[in-house]
Formats: sequence, structure tokens, C-alpha cells
Amino acid sequence: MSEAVEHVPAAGATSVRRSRDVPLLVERARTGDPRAVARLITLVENGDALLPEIAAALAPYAGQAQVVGLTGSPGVGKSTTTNELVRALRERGHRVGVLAVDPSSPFTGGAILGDRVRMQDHATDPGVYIRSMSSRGHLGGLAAATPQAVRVLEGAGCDVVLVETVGVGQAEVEVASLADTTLVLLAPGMGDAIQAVKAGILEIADVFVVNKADRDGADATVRDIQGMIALGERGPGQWRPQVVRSVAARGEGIDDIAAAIDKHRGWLVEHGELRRRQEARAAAEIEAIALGVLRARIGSLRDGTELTTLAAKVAEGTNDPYTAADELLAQLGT
Ligand SMILES: Nc1nc2c(ncn2[C@@H]2O[C@H](COP(=O)(O)OP(=O)(O)OP(=O)(O)O)[C@@H](O)[C@H]2O)c(=O)[nH]1
Ligand SMILES: [Mg+2]
Repeated sequence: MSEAVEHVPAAGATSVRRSRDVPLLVERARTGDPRAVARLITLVENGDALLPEIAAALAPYAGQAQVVGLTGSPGVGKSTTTNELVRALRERGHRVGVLAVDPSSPFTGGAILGDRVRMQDHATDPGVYIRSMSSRGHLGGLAAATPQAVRVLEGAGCDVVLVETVGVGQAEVEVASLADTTLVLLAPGMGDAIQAVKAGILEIADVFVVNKADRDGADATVRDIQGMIALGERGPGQWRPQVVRSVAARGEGIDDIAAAIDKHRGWLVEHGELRRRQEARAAAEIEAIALGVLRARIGSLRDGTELTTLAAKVAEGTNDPYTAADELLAQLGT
């Protein structure tokens, strides 16, 4: 493949790695230079001051990749499935980006190391970018940083971006809901079906994958989920979540997962839902960025005299906290 050329350390490789020249980085990322892609994602992740410039440069490439989220409890087989999906997508000639995201941790941890190992198969493939993400310095957290990283991968010409998120909780639901198609992975006998309902995951699942189908209880888990889907209220023309079983560790069922993703993609396009989801994603992005800015401004007011003065008045009973909050917001110049 001619792209392999990009992997040869070219002159100026170090400068790309440390560069703050956004037009250069974006231009290099456009040609598929993995160092430029990595550099841009690092800047995004750190909430660098260059972020607005990066976002502006990447704006024209928005919506060019199919974004597929994979979520589910720790150890359910997300990375193994992702690895196999990458293989299937590569066979179809797609360029693929993978973001492994852990919303529960501000730093990349052990789980991410495991991801790296399990996705080693594609480490030398120039058509695949694999990246672990943490929220580090980003004001809006991962809910804001992840879509920016997706934009970088779109800019780099990825046809599909797979976003793996760990855990079950609100942060994970937030990140997962940034995808066009969301896969919820379950395993037999983990009480997962019940948990999924609790975490509000049922609403975000477009495809349920019962992985580890080589284990006892897979049939019961499939039945449980199908029962839950049947109970869910659905208007005419609404998507009915698919249930697929897989043994990712043996590469079994991966074609079925890919087929379910394709089917959902077709439905999204046919019903105008793809654009609606892209707009919902943009709305969440704008909101997260705006709230991050507000939070930072309020934080800086805390160091100054304004908040201190207001707080003293509320504490001594000469002002109430609602009026004080209004006054604070007025001072933010919003
Ligand atoms: N028996 C069986 N084991 C599997 C299957 N798929 C994955 N595993 C194993 O389950 C373990 C966890 O797999 P991962 O792919 O790392 O799971 P994960 O959901 O990415 O885990 P975290 O990122 O830590 O949340 C590994 O030891 C896999 O080899 C499967 O279909 N059957
Ligand atoms: Mg994993």
C-alpha cells in the first residue's frame, strides 16, 4: 500500500511531534501522517490554547466518518471486538480510527494498556489509528474532547471511527451517545441485562452484542434482551435494536455485527436520523465547550474579589444566594 510511505520517519518528524503550526499539522494529517494525527489529538486532549484554531481548520471535514460507539462493563470484550471489527473494516478497504476512552479516569490507566496489547494486530497498519484518550486538561472533559478527536480522525481521512468507552455510568452514556451507531456489549451470566436498564443504556443501544457466546447462559441473555426490547415503546418507523451474538476471542459473529452496523447506518440515512444525530452531537459539543468556558471564568472569579464580596454578603445575611448568583453571572459578561 502506498500509504506505507508515511511510516518512514521523514525529515522533520520531530518538529511535527512538537509542532504548534496548526495549518502544517492539519495538512500533514490530511496526507495520513500518523505523527501529525497523534500530535493533534494530544493538543485536543490537553485542552491546548490552539484548540479553537484546530477546530476551525478541521471544520470542513465534519461528518465524513461513520462514528460507531462500543460500550459495556469492564472485561466484556469491547477491545477484542474492536480489534476484530478493525480487521473486517480493513478487509473492506476502509481507513479506521479507534479511540479508547475511559470517562471514569482522568488519566490513562491499566485498562488502556490492555487495549493496546489487544489491538496490537493493527499497530503497523498505516490505514489504522489507535489512540487512548483521557480528559486531562480539557475543560469540557471527555464529552467535549472525544468529538474533537473524532474530528481529527475524520480530517485524517478515516471512513469509520470506533469509540470504545469503559464502564457503566452517566459519563459513559454521554460519550456513547456521541456516536451515530452505539453497540452495547453484554456477556452471559453477568447480570448485565438488568444493569443495562439501570444505567439507562437501553435507550442508547442500537445494537446489542452478546459476546462470550461460548459461555453458558448466552441463550438466556439473548432472550432477556429481546424481552426488554419487546417491552420498549416504539413508534412506527423507529429503529428496533438488533441483537447479535459473538465470540470475539475467536473472531466469530463479527460479520453479523458489521451487518447490523450497516443495517443501522441504512436506517439512519433513510430516516434523516443521521443528520439529526450529527446535529445533536454538535449541540452537545457546543454546550460542553460553553459550560467549560463558564466554569473556568467562575473559577477565576473565585480568586478575585467579586465572589469573595458576594459570599461575605450572603454569609452575613445582607444578600441571598440567588441574587448573588445573578450578580455573578452578570459580572461574567454573558
Ligand atoms: N470466552 C471468551 N472470552 C473472551 C471473548 N471475547 C473476549 N474475551 C476475553 O475477555 C477478556 C477481556 O476482553 P477485552 O476485550 O479486554 O474486554 P474490554 O471490554 O475491552 O475490557 P476493558 O477495556 O477493561 O473494559 C480477555 O481476556 C479476552 O480474551 C469471548 O468471546 N469469549
Ligand atoms: Mg478494553
